[in-house]
Amino acid sequence: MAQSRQCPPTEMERSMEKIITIFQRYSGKEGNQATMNFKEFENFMKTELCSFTKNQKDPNVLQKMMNSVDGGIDGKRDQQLDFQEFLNLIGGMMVACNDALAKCPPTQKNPVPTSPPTEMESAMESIIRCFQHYAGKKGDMNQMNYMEFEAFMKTELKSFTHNQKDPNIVRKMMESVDGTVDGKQDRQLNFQEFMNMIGGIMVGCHAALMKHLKRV
Ligand SMILES: [Ca+2]
Ligand SMILES: [Ca+2]
Repeated sequence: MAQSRQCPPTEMERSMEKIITIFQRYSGKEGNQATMNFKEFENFMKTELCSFTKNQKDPNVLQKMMNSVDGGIDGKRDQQLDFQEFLNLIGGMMVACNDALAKCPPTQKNPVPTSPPTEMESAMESIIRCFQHYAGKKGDMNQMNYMEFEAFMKTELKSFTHNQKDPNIVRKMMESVDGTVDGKQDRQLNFQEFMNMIGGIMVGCHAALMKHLKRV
């Protein structure tokens, strides 16, 4: 996403970039720059997701959350979260938020927040709202069909789709995640499948950034 581009980034692109930057800000504090150790993760959760963290009664919740994804990608339960493991965790929280919002009557969809959202919270919320906006255009309000997905990709991720030479890239991307969560290859993406796709793009961007940082 950091490549040269003619048009200003969309809100979706800015939100994805922001999540990468925030991860980088905390993972880069000590040790391995590309992974978060527990201290870095705790710092991230207490600062960026404080409204979630302060409502938890279990004093070990952060350690448990970290354990729930540690090793899920790299197979190593080394108390280090790589970016994709981190995204699995954040994605899980976003799926819960999306479900809660989808169940909530429309009049309550904009609850007055008690404190202003952090940068991370705004980024997560804007990705959820973007999904709901496109998924809600036709048919099942909680699923993106191919037309909705194509409209999303061509509008919100245009700097990505613009650079692709394969004219079938959008269809192939949809097929690559369709059914990975609900088991149904029905040309409908639910939010979690959508997040797997977005996460894949973000992991690619993060890897490119790490490579770039190693060179400078
Ligand atoms: Ca680190
Ligand atoms: Ca739909």
